[in-house]
Amino acid sequence: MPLDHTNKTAPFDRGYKKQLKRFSKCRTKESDPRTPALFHPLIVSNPFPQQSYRFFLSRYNFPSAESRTCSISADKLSHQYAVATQVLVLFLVFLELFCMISFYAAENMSETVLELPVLDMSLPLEADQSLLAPVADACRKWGFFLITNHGVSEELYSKVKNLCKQLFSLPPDTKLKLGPFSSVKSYTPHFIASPFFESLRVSGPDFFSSAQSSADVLFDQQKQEFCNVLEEYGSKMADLSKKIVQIMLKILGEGSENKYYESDFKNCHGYLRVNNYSPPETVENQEVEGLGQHTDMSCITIVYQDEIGGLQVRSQSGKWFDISPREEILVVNIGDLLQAWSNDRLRSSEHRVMLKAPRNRLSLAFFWCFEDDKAVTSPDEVVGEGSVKLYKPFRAVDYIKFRESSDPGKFEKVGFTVKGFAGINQLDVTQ
Ligand SMILES: O=C(O)CCC(=O)C(=O)O
Repeated sequence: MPLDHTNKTAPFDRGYKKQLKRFSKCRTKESDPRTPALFHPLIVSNPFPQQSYRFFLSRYNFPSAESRTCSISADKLSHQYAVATQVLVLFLVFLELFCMISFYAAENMSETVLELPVLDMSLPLEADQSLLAPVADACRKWGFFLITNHGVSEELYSKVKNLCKQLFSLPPDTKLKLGPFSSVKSYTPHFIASPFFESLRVSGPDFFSSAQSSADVLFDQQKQEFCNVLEEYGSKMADLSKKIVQIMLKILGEGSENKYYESDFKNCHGYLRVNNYSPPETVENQEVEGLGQHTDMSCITIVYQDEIGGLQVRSQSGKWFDISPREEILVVNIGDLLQAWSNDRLRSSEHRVMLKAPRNRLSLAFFWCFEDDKAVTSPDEVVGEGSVKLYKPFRAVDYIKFRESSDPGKFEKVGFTVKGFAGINQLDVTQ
């Protein structure tokens, strides 16, 4: 039905007549994009009309002296309202879908810096339990926290870093004398874990002799210094690890930390892996994976990363978070063995290293593990009343073998987790 023009407050000029004519056409031709640009129809009365609506037609977004009013019949308008409502509903559905997709994409693609609690290692073990609350939360949620006052001097770090730089700048053939096909097997060359990653392993408890077996092959000079420095670093990490395990037991509570330390963690041993990352030049345009997503096989791991950064942890929902390097701060993470022993009360989370700058990155990862023969099983007090055991008992070395014997070329295989190895399928239990 055509518009009928009422309430004229001033004579129409030719321009308005023309516009009204076009407006009438536009209303019947819904898709004409000129409609809103030419007129701004504002409903000025009768919001629940029986008969007709009245419009202002104005050049502006508000009624003015030169505005005109017109009306349109209710049945035509109610049809137009129905169409408009449907369009609006569709638009809102699409908007919501768009927001959900954007949110999901942002959750999964963006990388954000994670703020982890920092534990002061100079505090006595008996320190107030409430100081541990943020660390306990982080261990449950992230399996990662930070430590300060760890007792390793800047001077020792600069010595370790200098020696490692010399070591990794040796010719590949020299380093390969310690590679997977050698008798010592302490060197992991490029292309095993990733094309940009190589590492040297120094094992405790006698870090000096382990370092020596590599140094004898690698160096003419600096042998003594290399062994002394790595022995000092390894011993400090072993001491720190013992203290951290006691703190973890304190977090698990029940006042039984001493009992379990003595019975379960007394014979733990550690090894150090010195990691060198050398990214390609193209990394400036596109970041690359220096070390793929994995969990550690240890009870706990202590990581020093240099100022380049790149360590990331994966949240339970799959989002990656950067753990930025900070001066005089070390990163601690829970490994698979402690996750299983704690019946999942402490989380061993997936982490990786992303390289973003064309600069060499160095890290020192110290792994503190159960002795090979240790039967890993969660004590009843740790499982807690009303909870069920989530893992079958297993020998620590069997899990390590399971992880290491996965396809050749795979360093620490994703999917080969302690859950996959010893987890009890709760569905099977309840059936
Ligand atoms: O290089 C790092 O920062 C972490 C190393 C790591 O995750 C590992 O050696 O398992």
